[in-house]
Amino acid sequence: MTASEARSSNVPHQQYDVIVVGAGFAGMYLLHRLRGQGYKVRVFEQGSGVGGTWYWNRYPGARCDVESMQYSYSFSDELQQQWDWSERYAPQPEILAYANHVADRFDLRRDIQFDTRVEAAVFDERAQRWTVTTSDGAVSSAQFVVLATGCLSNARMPDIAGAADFKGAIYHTAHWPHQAVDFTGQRVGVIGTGSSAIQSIPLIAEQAARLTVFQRTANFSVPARNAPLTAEERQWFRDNYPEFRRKAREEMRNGIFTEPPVKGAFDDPDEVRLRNYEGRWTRGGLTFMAAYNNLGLEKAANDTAADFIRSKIAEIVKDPEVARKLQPSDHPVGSKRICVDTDYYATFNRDNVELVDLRADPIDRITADGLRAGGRDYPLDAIVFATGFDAMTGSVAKIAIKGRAGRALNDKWAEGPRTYLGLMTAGFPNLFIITGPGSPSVLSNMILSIEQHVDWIADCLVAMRQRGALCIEASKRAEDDWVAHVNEVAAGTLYPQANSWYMGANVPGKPRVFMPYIGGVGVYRQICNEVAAKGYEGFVMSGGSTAERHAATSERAAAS
Ligand code: N01
Repeated sequence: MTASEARSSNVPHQQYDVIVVGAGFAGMYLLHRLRGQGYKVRVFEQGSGVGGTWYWNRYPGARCDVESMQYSYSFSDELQQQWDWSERYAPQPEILAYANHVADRFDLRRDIQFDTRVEAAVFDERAQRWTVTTSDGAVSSAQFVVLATGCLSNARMPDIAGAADFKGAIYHTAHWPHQAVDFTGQRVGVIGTGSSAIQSIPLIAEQAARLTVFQRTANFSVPARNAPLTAEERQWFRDNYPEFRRKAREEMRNGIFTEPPVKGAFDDPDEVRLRNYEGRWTRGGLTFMAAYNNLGLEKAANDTAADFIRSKIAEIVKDPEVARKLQPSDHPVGSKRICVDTDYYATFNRDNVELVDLRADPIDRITADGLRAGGRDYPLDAIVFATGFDAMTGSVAKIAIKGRAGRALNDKWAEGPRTYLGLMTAGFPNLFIITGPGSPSVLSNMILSIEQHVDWIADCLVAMRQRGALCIEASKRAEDDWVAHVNEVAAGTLYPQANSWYMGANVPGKPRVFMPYIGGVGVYRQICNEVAAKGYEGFVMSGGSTAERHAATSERAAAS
């Protein structure tokens, strides 16, 4: 049958063991692992190249906020021994070059179909297989589908009146053009002050004639202290990788190596606490928040860290009124992803940079010549939307996924995502999610969490093969218990106090649910390992025979 005949008859013309959605860091490693186990795998990727978030986010200053020697694969010792990271935080082009190197080194491209979106995935209960429709009109089938769609991959463009009238150029940080954008001589407006904005603003300010930053919520940022990596520093990591990766996996809450905090903020006298914050500020990076073990838990403790950062902003920014606007006051530090910057606050000392406080002067509309806020017109040649993502569920929601009895995943998740361990959702057999809601994901070093999920899924598929099982599915009871646990752990922290994308609060109408699991990557890994060791407790596996299918149906009914 030809592809067009298959399309017209809607009969799958390609059969795979596993279809993977996305060729970012998750999809690439999954392909490598599963192919090594003998599975026939197809990866569909909507971009024209590998790298996921690093393929799309090409804005000026884009870097990871986890150090490169840690934000890298650990599955191949040769790879981690041989790849040379140039800086403490490698720039986006280097991370993308790394992704391409991995794709070449492990010969991944032959099983990846680029420029192809997965439009729909429907579970066929009789065949116990997924039917997958892609944007090229092809229909394929697979026993398993894995969503490696990324947590921050669905860029969000707010609906601001008048955008269509604007005569200048409009950019989104997460959909940056592939050719360099030159702002020389231009009047540029940046909307948003999250991580993407905070990284790009200092560089745009250096180039543009004038930069206006439209800030709705001030954000906490600590210096990155980025610098070239010396050969000695690289070698230190390489020599210590086994122990260092083990500690990151097992002992760190977020999978980022640092000295774990042993004290609370008030266990130190004021001057010692200040010295501690000063030391972390000088060292730079995300581990600022690991200064004390109660910063994410107790508001008074958190206030000491927040006050320290506010005092730094007041020191750096010369105009006290601008400094005041830049000082966050409406959320605990860390309850929104803390930013890591190079010269962000100092940029507001430049004569060509202006800060507009949208709380005092909300955006009225975009006009043909710029943006109007608080009744004042700001003439602009270009507008940069640094307005973030429909995080964690946005990319999944764009695929029409239907599970048992034709139930749509979007309907099931209408009140917020529900998963068991962030890996599967009841009623959707053989559908795995990598770093899904309900797993540590965005609260961790993503590559570490990706590797953990890929390894767990790959081991699970082998266990199924050994048992002769065709289907695996989360039981409703296990899912309910896990969702309750995820909520309970989050409720004991300061995180739900912020209107963050962790809570879905940045997308109008999205349910307010704390999506990631905040229990820590070490604890989480242990739970996942124990579940597997107990024969995949909380999951229902069923075999190919009719008798086994009946047994699984009864087991499912009993579990729900
Ligand atoms: O997005 P964000 P991001 N009018 O959602 C504002 C990762 N990341 O792309 O806070 C006006 O954080 C919005 O305002 P408010 C990292 O995990 C990592 O910057 O909603 N403003 C906010 O200021 C990060 O957390 C790295 O009031 C509007 C901004 O836009 C995540 O990605 C680099 C608006 C969006 O900030 C997302 O970061 C980059 C509107 N209508 C990203 N709508 C590194 O590794 C939104 N905003 C360093």
